[in-house]
Amino acid sequence: MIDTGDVDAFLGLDVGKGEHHGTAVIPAGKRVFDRWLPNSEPKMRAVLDKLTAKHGTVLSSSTSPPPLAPCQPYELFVDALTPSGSGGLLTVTFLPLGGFMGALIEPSPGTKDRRREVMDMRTEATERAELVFSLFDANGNGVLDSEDFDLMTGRVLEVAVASDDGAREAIRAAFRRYWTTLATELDANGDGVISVDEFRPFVLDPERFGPTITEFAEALSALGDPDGDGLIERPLFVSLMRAIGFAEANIHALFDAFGPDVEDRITVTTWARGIEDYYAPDMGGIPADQLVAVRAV
Ligand SMILES: [Ca+2]
Ligand SMILES: [Ca+2]
Ligand SMILES: [Ca+2]
Repeated sequence: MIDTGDVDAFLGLDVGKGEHHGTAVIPAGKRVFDRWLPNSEPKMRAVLDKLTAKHGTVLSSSTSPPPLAPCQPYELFVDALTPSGSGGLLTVTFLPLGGFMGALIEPSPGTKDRRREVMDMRTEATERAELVFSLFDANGNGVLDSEDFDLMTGRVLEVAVASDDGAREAIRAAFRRYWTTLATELDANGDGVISVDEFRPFVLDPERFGPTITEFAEALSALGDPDGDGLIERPLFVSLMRAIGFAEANIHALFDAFGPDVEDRITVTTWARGIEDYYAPDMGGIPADQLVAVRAV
């Protein structure tokens, strides 16, 4: 048994093949971290740095100790957790499943259900990510590149004829930032284009990419409301979403899921929030899933 009196936060890691889930609690029992971690060393180090900066000594345990299931990210984490790593502030002890740390990773039945729910939601988010990736690959070469964003900007502007110059420039800027963010933050192999695997973190990490997505959501939804009354009529919504490449039946299903008023309009805010939710890793059963659902046309 170890003395946990000096531990300021407990971090449980559920290590998977591609992605990992981390949950941290402080001794008072409060959950201070509960997120999916992308398979990226800098990102995982950043998480540790954040937890230590905020809470002090972190005790970590994982579902798969190296001898049982060696895996690169896990070893990176071990390295980051050892005193010679990240600042030397951390204590690391790996405990077998069971006991307090085990409870953190494979929690009580109620929490387990919640975990399963999160897993399901994640599948939906992954599907949304893959769909938007395929649509944004406007030139169809299998990767995202700057030409895709030029093509997409052109298509959207073509149907946003009633919008004023400000709104048109805003969507141009938003698409530009979208691409710049992908190119500077996610081009892991540095080949100047973004593969589907490189793209996934864009949806997995709202903290890092949220502001880019919010700018895009606001600029796109504003194009739906050229007269500025805060309401979007169905036909323009359909035109804009078709310009991005979504299928018409799915677009109508999405509009219906947004709950249009008696005059068949939705608010700009509803659409903007819907776009942001589309990129949320932990959301499922939301209107945005209508875009992924296979439907008979
Ligand atoms: Ca492309
Ligand atoms: Ca790349
Ligand atoms: Ca309007």
